[in-house]
Amino acid sequence: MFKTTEEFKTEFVDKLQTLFGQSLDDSSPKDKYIALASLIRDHISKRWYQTNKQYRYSGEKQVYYFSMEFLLGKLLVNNLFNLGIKDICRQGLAEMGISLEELEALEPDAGLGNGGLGRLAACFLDSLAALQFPGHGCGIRYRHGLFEQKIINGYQVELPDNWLEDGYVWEVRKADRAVTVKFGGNVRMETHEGQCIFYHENYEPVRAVPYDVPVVGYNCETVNTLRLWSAEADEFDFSSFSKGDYLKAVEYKYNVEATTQVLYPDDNYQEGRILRLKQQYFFVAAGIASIVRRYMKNHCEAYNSITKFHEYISIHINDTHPALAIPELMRVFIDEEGLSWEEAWHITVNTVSYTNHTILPEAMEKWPIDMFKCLLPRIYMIVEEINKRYCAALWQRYPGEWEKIRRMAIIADGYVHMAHLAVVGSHSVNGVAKIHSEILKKQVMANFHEFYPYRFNNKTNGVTHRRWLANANPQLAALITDTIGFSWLAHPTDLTNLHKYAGDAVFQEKIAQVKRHNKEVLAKYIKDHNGITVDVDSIFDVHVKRIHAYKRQTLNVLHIMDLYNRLKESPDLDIAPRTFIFGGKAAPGYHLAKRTIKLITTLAGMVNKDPLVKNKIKIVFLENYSVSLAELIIPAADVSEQISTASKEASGTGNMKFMMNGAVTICTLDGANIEMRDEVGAENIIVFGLTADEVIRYYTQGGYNVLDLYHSDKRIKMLVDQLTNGFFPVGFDEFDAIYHSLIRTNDEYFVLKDFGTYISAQNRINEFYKNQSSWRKLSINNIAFSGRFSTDRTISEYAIGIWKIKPLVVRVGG
Ligand code: 26R
Repeated sequence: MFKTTEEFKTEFVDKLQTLFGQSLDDSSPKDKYIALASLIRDHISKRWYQTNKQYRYSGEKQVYYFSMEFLLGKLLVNNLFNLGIKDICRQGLAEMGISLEELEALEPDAGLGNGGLGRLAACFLDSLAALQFPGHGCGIRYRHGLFEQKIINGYQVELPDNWLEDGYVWEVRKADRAVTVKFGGNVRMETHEGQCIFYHENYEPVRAVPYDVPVVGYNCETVNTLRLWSAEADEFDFSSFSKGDYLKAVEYKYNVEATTQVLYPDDNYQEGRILRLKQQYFFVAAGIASIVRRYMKNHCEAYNSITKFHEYISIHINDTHPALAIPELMRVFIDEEGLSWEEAWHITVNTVSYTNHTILPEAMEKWPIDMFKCLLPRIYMIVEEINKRYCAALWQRYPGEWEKIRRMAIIADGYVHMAHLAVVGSHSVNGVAKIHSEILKKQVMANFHEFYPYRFNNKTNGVTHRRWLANANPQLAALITDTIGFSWLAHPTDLTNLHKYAGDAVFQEKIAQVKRHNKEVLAKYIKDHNGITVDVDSIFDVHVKRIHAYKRQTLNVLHIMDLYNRLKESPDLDIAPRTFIFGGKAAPGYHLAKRTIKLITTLAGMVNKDPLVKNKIKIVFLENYSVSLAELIIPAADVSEQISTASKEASGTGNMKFMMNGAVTICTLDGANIEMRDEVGAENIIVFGLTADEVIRYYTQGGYNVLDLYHSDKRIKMLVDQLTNGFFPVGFDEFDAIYHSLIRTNDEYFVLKDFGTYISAQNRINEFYKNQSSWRKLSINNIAFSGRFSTDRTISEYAIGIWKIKPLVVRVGG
């Protein structure tokens, strides 16, 4: 790695020349970006090679993190940072008149995920590498990631994301490691000397080609691998077709390649499309084939080595989406390795562990039996056998309790229930925040917890503080390092050393300056993209995440409407000026979420041009919320909105990113918000609303009637009526869906029920903000106590508690 800017500059200019045959002066910015990224990739290669070599020969256990989503964002600057050469490169580029930020802007944002689950997987990769764990990612190389969102006339419009358009510098195609995945067809059984042999026939072969992306560890020489699988037509099948039927051959190729064309944009809502099931089996089967192949190669000398598979390999499934790993491992062990059912089952269960990320009933994966059987005939047979044996065990334990057994079965009511399969086929089941894990044990999976009490555990989520603090907020990072040293980068709980500066006027002033700078940067972005001028002295109150009823963007909107109504009545109302910032995508088929966007943009249109409230409130909807945009928005936030209906948000991870960047959180006692309060202290966080217990009690016992509230609370009635009475300059029925979600569903998400306490909480924010010193103190304490929410802590807990893996120090040339 280069040690000086001079070394860097020489290599960079060389790279431009060898890649494009161009000098610095006649190369385009894109050429420069590609040259820089390629140069860095070359330097990474040595470490990557060495890491793989050491993993192969060490004989240490490895973990494979299977996830349908990896929401990576951009990699260039994080890689530079983790390699310890960010400053050298920035400086060297500057000396040549090039800005690192301008080059970074040209990198595509890899949006191979929907939201929390996908971004968590990406943060996990960063921490696995930083902590030097032998950990690999396994996922899908979607040709199109999450759609690009445009706001047109206030509505969301979806455009395809074309992230691979100009090639992707960080991936390495490994055509020689391709494997074939088989779909459809039929299974023929033969008996040889009393043993059943299964032949999968007449299947459709799909070639899975891996693309490897390096995952660079912070301040160490580890470079792990994220392996993303792409579906390609088999040349052989293609040519055999094309001899006879050219059109059929082209159609075949098109159909095969459709498998990995697009990421499904549904978040927390399962549609049950066959192509999605195909995607799931595709990457799971390919991933397992490559793991088994490598395992056999490395352990070939050991007698009966396959029976020790689980001692060397751990496979983690990110939600139920990769749960087919369980029957696929069984298939490989039985059909290909010749093990007995009992042996295969023992190894499989001890290999696989599972994380649940949601308890929303509509997000629980289940597949119609016919669809499953038709696409995956051999896998279905295995799932049937798993179910048969498992139900027999249930029968032993609960004789005669048919109803209970039916509710716990893997196959029931015409469906394969993936969460049941995941629990039965793994040795560990975890939730992602304390409260979520408790709800799993006591409510949603109480039956399973009773049957498998030792399987259940909690692993509270985190985020990588290197991306979300050090890189997203370099000024704050520098201030922290100036104040307490740089140990926090490797040991994030060292951030607590900031606590003693919380009341320090000088430090407070510096914190305020950094925040102001970040707000100015965001204000400029808003001006450039939305044409709205916002006041950087106003409170930046930020609500960014997927648009979903349970996340309650509507509650935020009702508060703004109320504020607007009050300001119209008394324009001199004593409130701190606020800028309400929203961002987030709605699933394309989710009508209510899409109308919620229209509601926000419509209200924004009214408020922003009303001279009466002009200096008090502004509303901004930032289009195309993504990892890159989050990195711009979060460091500029004063207030973080984490206002889900208690019990519904499994953990949340945006909440942690805001906390690290010194925003004050207004929240319900849901997900990890509770643990954030426990860390920072109740006096440093603004809590309101029903508790999870109260919400669950209402659901199970009834007891809340929204119409009573609507008729008794004049303010609520007025706000709800304004949705449909012509208050907004849109058709009368424009917001019917929102009205309906509040009134006709008896306020399923307790928006109106929590409205009163939310308003009081917002008033508390106003009071705090008036005293700038007390506000800054809150802000500093939030940064100081955010260290627990680093994925370094989370990953250590997974490594010790579930995967049983140890760090392995990688040394190039050693
Ligand atoms: C299509 C369907 C099956 C589907 C369901 C759910 C697709 C995608 C999801 C995404 C869910 C599982 C998700 O992202 N959950 C979020 O996981 C985060 C990381 O653990 C949590 O922080 C967050 O609270 C939770 O909503």
